[in-house]
Amino acid sequence: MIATRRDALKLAGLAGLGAGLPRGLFAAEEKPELAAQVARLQLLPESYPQTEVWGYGGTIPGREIRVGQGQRLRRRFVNDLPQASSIHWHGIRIDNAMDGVSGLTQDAVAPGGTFDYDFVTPDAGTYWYHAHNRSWEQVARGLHGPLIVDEAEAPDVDREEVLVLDDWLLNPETGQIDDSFGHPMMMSHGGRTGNYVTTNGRYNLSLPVRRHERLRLRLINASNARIFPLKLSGLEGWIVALDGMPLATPAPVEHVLVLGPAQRTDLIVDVLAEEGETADLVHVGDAENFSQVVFTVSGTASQTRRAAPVALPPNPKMDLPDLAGATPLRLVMSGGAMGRMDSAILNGERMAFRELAAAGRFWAFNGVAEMTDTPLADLGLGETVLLEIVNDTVFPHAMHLHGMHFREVSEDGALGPLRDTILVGGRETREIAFTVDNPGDWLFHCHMLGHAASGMTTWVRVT
Ligand SMILES: [Cu+2]
Repeated sequence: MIATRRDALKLAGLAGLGAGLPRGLFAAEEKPELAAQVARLQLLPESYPQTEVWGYGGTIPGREIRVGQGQRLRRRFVNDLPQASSIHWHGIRIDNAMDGVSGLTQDAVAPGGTFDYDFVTPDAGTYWYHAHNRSWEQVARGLHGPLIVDEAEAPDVDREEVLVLDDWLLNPETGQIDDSFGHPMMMSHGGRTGNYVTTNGRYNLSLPVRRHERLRLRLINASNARIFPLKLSGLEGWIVALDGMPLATPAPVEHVLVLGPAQRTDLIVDVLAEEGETADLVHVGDAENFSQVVFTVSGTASQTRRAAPVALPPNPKMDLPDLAGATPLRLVMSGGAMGRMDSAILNGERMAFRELAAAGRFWAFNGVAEMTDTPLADLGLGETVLLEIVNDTVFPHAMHLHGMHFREVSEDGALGPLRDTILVGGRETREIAFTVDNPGDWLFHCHMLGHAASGMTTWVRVT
């Protein structure tokens, strides 16, 4: 092909245009196929055997998907697994038919089958995608990946890192994933927590940085049930977004930062450690701390510190809900080991805790240990909901609402940041409020995935 002067100009023009736009703008033009596959890879250190995992694109975590805000995301899901599956796009205020919940918004895709996902990403921020059929097994096998929606104008940082925090329950002899996914002990306690903690599939992730470099860190907790308590060492940081949604004002990281299952935190950090030293994202342990991510400092980005970061641009529809005349709802969570649930409804019948346990149910929402045919609430567009969540169990639960973000209402009536997942501690009562603005059937469930499978799943209908 001979390039004419006009073609060259056109190409130059395109290149110039592309350079000024978020990378994700062109993502929709990639071959839009996303295959869930069985793969063997070196998850444990080199001296151990390879591990068979299930991964999107055969990688752990799944391939990063990046798209510009307001753009259309298209992917043909190809199921190369031996089990039916579907993909949920966690935190995206999505068209209900694309929410990917097997049994509610679509049928699970059989092995060998496909499903075309096609939706707009209205909000910039850090999201993730994961399997939503037998998720307590499929997510534990590795079926999740980051979904990043770029702001039209990127924040002023030197670079960014997407950090997917996860844990794995592995047999140290064989190197294989422990397949006791529905084990009553895990389901009835804190959930399936692993014995091997990773970031981006590595137990020893180490990233080179320069002194005074400014990074955006996108933290995603993709584990089944682990709560990550984190702190910064050799870094000064600000929280700039939670669950994808920008904070009105960046909040300095002063104490331990708690990342519950499915939650995301966007940080802007400045490297303060000296050249030759390391800075760390520290995992605060019960007995001892360890480094979740090591940042090795070599070279200097600048001699002086930058000014504190400014807020990310707000997403659309972040208005505060109007609590006057809000519809009150209540969700009482009960059950689990050491709980005081004597009985609950299953298959329409009241059963004693022992019978429920024999049927693999350990938890109940409002006294019902299963997903009901009728929703928790029938809601109308434009309505405001004030939902009290009463945790009458001794375990924390990470409650996730699909399709809409909510704000926590504190005891003094103040409204917290917009989130899609709230960690409710054992025996705690919390209140959330949201404006009902997305039609469809939306799941509301615990993101300790074994809990969701054993009684902690309900839904709301919006018409
Ligand atoms: Cu739970």
